[in-house]
Amino acid sequence: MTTDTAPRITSWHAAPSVPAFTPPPGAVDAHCHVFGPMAQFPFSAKAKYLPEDAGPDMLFALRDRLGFSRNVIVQASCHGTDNRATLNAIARSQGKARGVAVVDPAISDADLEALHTGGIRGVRFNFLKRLVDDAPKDKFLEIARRIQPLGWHVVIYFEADILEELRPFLDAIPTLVVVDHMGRPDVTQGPGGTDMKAFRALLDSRDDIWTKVTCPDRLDAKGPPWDDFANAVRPLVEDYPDRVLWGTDWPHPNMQDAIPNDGALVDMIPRIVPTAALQQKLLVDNPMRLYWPDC
Ligand code: 0GY
Repeated sequence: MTTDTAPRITSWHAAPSVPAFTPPPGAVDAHCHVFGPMAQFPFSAKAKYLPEDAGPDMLFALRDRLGFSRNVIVQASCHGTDNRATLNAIARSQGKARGVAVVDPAISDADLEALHTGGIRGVRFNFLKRLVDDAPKDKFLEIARRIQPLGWHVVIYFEADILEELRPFLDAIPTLVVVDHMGRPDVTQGPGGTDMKAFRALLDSRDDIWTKVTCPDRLDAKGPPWDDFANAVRPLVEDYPDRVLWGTDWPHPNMQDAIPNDGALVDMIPRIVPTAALQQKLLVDNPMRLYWPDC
């Protein structure tokens, strides 16, 4: 996509509500992104969408408005393998953000070390054809082996229809794995549907596969109040309470036609995680174990 002429997209709510639900102290928004600012950190020539700037100041203002303490910033596909926008946001967070990078397979060990120093704790492998041109499994496995000594994990983004095809690849990843948005199940099938069953089989295959119970707005086509999402996801959190993370997904890449209200997303939390003990695990203990084990 040429970044000179393409129209830039706004995919986030201008005035999200203050949620009725109060997250526990120290809560982590463990899946969010930054876009640019483009003048400082240009988008990739291979970007599949061209967003307006959504930089660190906006992210930290949202964090405070929603009652969260920390962010895990996931490198967005529109920035390709240039992680400078993500690193800039982490550097400006005063220790309140860490990140997940997307790296070129040819990255040097010194550059991996530099990412670690900059607050990166994982790499993301993206299998969505609408977001990336290729997803080379052999190269991804090489990267996974190289990040293992750093104590990092792999974050993986795929859709439910390729889960079975991906199983040998997933089995071969030597680090802890975090699956974005539960591998995008069809939540209308309910908690015992084909997609959720297949996803549970994956979780049962290894105790170091975690997931983000995120994105009712992406997964529940009926829209708010996202009842199908709540119905399908709540039992999953109850059954895997030590392996789940939660995040806003702000600034909601590609959601410009159904922009979610971030306050409403936070108000979904008690519907999928009804007890204070489970909320503490989901929002504080689990993300802290993964991203701030030093704290
Ligand atoms: C998400 C989902 C999407 C986009 C990206 O990196 C990205 O561009 O992750 C999507 O379009 O489904 O998790 O942000």
